[in-house]
Amino acid sequence: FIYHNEDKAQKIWSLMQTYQGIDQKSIQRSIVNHVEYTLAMTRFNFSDFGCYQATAFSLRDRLLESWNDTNQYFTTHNVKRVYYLSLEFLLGRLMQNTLNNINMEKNYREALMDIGYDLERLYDEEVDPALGNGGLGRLAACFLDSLATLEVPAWGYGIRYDYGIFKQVIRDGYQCEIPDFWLSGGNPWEIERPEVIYPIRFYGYTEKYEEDGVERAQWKGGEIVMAKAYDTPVPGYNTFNCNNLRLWKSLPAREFDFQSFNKGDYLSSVESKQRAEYITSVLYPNDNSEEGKELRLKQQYFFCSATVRDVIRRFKKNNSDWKDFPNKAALQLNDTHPAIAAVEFLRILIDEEKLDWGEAWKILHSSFSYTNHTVLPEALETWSVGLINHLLPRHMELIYLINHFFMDEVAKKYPGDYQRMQEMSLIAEGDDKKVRMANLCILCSHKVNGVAELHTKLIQETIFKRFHEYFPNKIENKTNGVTPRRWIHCANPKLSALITEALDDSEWIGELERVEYLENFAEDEEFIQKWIDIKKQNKEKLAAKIEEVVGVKIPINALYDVQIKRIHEYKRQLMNILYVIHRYLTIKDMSPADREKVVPRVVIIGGKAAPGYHNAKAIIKLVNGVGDIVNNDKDIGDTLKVIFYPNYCVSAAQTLIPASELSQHISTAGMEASGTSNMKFVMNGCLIIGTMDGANVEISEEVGEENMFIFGARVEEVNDLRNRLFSGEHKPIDRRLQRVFDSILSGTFGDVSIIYPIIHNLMEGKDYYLVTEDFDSYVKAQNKVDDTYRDQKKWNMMSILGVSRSAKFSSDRTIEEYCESIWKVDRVPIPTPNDTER
Ligand code: CGF
Repeated sequence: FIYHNEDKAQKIWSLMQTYQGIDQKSIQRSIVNHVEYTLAMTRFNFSDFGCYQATAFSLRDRLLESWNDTNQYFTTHNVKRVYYLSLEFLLGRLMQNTLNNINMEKNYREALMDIGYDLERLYDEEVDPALGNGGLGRLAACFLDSLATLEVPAWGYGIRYDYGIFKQVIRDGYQCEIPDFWLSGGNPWEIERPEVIYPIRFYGYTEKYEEDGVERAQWKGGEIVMAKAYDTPVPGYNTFNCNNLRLWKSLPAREFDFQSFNKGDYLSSVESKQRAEYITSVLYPNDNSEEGKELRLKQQYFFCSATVRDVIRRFKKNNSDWKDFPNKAALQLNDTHPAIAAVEFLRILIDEEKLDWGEAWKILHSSFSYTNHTVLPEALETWSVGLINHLLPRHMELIYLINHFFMDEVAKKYPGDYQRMQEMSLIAEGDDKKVRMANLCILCSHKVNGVAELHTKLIQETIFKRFHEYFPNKIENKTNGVTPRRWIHCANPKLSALITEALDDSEWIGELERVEYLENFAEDEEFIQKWIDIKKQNKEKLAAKIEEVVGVKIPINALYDVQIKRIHEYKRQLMNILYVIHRYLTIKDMSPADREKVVPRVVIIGGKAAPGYHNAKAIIKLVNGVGDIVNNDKDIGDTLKVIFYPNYCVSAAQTLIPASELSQHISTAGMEASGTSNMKFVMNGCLIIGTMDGANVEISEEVGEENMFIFGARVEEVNDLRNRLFSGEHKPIDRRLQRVFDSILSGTFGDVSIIYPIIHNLMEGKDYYLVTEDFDSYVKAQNKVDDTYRDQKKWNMMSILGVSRSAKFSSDRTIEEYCESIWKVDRVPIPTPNDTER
């Protein structure tokens, strides 16, 4: 190089001259340049999709300016960074969110309009990147938005799956799964980083050797796969800061196995290449359950190893003393999926950096923390010792060592308490020994958190009881939150504008506490009318969408009652549809005059079932069967419509939530860790019918129980109720419910065979999820919903109060709490370029 670094930077800056301009001509030029030079499309006629891509590239250019400056600033100032490790990031579409965060939506809309393109149509051209199953992945995405908005130096790390969560189509009422190759049209938001690449080892053996009188180990042999980085800039709202999401893709270490190739065995040379690429091929489509497959463990280790190496490389660029590591990095494990990162970190510190055990353990423990998202036993990960030993032999040795030291301590503190030791051990003994990943995470972390107050209390008292006794300050609560940028401002622009008008500025978008002021409008007739008009327009938009995708025309003046989430027995979509059948039968019995008095309802249920989850699929089939009958029943007309909304995803939620008036969060108490869609619904003026479960409890504390429809068994009652049911002591089935069962079993709603075992079990009292138990109080709550809806003034007052009291559920609040008590990390605002540079 002929220049010194600074001269070089100066020279390059003068070539770049300035940041992208924000005037109309600059925007248009940047888009058209991408049409011509990046996409090589004809500038005389490019499609909406082409225009979407070019616009996304032009936005990426802008993001890269702040992204580069942000990273440069963080590096030169050697700041502490948060690393959020998650196997899932359910980002949703990026264009609208990006434009809003960098405050350029209006400029782009006008610039595009001037060359004949409609920005809203371009939004619909974007694929919805669905690299997650549900709440856990979407939470990670909301956290990224809040971290950037709060100017916290933070990177997300995950996997760049080729196939996201499957696309759900409904055929004859059954769910079918279609692969989602979301990259087929390219991904204009990401930056491929061929230079950021790490070798990742699998299998092999460990070799012991002595160095300076110390016994050391080295992991050798096996198979090497490469991890290549892809970066996606994450802009904050109303800040120049721009964080990063780094996703890893697997590649073969060598394009071909030359040995096989030279022997003329072309096919096996390609096979090893494919085996490597397969690792990041597909997202496991299970929510709240684990399969224990080797490929899944490979995915976990693959992304953890690459991430840990990347974090260490960044640390070593600016630091030489390992003791400083916890002051420079906080690694958060999103569930146990990235647990092996802790062991990989320990391995690198001990085997490669040659630290002693005590030092390495201290650094690990001060830097890692772990979030638990569930108490469901089927979701608590365990990996067979045999499998880990085969795939990651050195890690298995280290896990045994960690356990050995820990068990020694426990034995000292509780001599002779073998039961306790067994419960706290990292190893579950048995014919097929298993490693308990949650125990490993708790041990390696300085903080563990639950995701809602009730959930945290439950993990402290049940699954992690022993650990809570042993480490009384370790497990704490961080109630989940959602970003108001995507979930109010982007999803419901009309509501956003009304709030801005009422508050007389838009600062609430970055500081949700400000919406409290809306309380003053709860009884203001003029304001209420505007509120009603907006909901109506959102309902019209949804009705048009439903007609397009499901082919059913739904009335606008009905109450829109929505339950959208993964289909799971504990979430009790079954109870919802049983009630709908009861409602249908009741209306059928009525005289035409009485039917006139019924509050018309559109019941919408949406969500994916894990492909192997038979009962969840049976519930989908039943919902569709009920829809077919009810929607075509002339007696019923518009008093009741039942819709199964297919392929529920982030972009669908952005249409469904703003149009909803009632939403259902009706899990059996104690089973939903938090829920986050409940928060989004409240923020959009929707009332909740729900049980005292997860974050519903805190929502009711904030908005007031009188502004919700709470019903059902409380968490303290659940165990007794279950025991009674299973000991055969159950009450006779409610007569209304029995009638519903009879109508299902007589075939009124289609094929009975698939749903029969579920209904049969309920009638026998085998009702783990307490559907029969809660049915009566659910019906009462539903009656109250109807009565309240008849009084529109009251309903809308409750709706306004809900929004005005929703501030606690902003993910900004959640992230502030993580920063303060877990990560100990500060905000680092990047100096904004002055106006001439902009
Ligand atoms: O995480 C969940 C969701 N299903 O992904 N859990 N997991 N695993 C919980 O079930 C939700 O209750 C929770 O809101 C979400 C995020 O913490």
